[in-house]
Amino acid sequence: MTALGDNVRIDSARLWDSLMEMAKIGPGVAGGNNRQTLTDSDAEGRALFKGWCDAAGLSMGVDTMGNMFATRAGTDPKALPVYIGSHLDTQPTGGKYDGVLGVLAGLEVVRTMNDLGIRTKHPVVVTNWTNEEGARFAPAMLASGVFAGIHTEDYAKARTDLDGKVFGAELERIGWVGDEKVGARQMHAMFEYHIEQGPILEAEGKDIGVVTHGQGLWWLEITLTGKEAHTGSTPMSMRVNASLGLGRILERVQQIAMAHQPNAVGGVGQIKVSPNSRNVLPGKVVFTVDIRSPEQAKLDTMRGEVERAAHAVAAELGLGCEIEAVGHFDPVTFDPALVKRVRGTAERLGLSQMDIISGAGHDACWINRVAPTVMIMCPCVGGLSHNEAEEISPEWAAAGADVLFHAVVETAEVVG
Ligand code: HGY
Ligand code: MN
Ligand code: MN
Repeated sequence: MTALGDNVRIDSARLWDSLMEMAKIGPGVAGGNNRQTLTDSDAEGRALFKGWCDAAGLSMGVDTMGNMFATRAGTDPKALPVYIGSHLDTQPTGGKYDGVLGVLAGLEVVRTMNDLGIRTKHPVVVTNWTNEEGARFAPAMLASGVFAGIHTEDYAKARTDLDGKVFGAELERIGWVGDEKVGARQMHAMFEYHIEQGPILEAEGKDIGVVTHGQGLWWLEITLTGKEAHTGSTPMSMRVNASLGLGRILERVQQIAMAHQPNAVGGVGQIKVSPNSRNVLPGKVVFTVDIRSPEQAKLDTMRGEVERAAHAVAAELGLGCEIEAVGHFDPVTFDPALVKRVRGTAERLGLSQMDIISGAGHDACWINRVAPTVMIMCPCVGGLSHNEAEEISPEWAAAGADVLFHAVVETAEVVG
């Protein structure tokens, strides 16, 4: 196996140009992106990515969940490929880099390998995982979850969005149902490069996050059923008030997360009130509680506390209360050998680095179940993400992509 000179770098300007080009697709209203999964803009982004892969001489495979796999051949057709994956879908008020950086940095790795005529024993595959965000169709990391055998394809394709649109029909509509069996592909390793989406790396002045673990999560969808009534003429003593129940449970979620510090978070991002009329007490409130911790015991304890609190509030107020777990994964430990390789690569390249636990969920968290997997992170400004103002610097983007490049090429084994 031939070693690659540590002086080799990816083409930072080309990576940045690709990010800015992709950011033009599914623009938000405040400088970020709204390229939600299985929308027309997702289809447009997929087409742009495929065109770039074609131009780089990659062969594109697509599975029946729409996961895209762009392969650069290796010298040994029997050698399992090294995958580089993340996601092109965004939140409704998403940033330009969450997920996209990992896919396009993977493309940049291959483009640089092409420029230098690097041959590797193992093929290298750049991957776009469908519906990582779980914003439109819960749960998050849906298609990588099917790939890893966590969810059945039938379950995934039956998921519906708030307008009642069905995942399988939407994937058909945008024309991205492939012919490969989901999960049939075997991997030598999988790398995911991602912005931190938190404040630690920037605050510590580190260029590279070596991701040793990922925190686990529960998404608990709570449905409170009250009684629709006039907000003016109904005496307070007669109200069966679902929005009051929502408020009390929100406060309890905050208290529960704070009671488990450090390493615990809890909050609510999605709330649906019906009939959502200013002068009607809601008959129904549906909201998803998102609780997370890197510690399994804490995560499970918090789940129990949230569920008991919700039922207690509902009983106090005479509300109906149903709770459904619509998303879950346990805390993740990434592959120690690959973690060591990423750490050693950052050191060799002279980049400042630190070990870090991923606060957000990623496709890598599921793929880690079926193949040796590791993540690399770069800082983001103010730790802000899932906000259109999400920002990174070209230097941060390139530093992580350089670590990705060297670690992937080393894992794919350069052939002289
Ligand atoms: O929810 C998450 O952590 C990820 O952004 N899907
Ligand atoms: Mn992401
Ligand atoms: Mn995200």
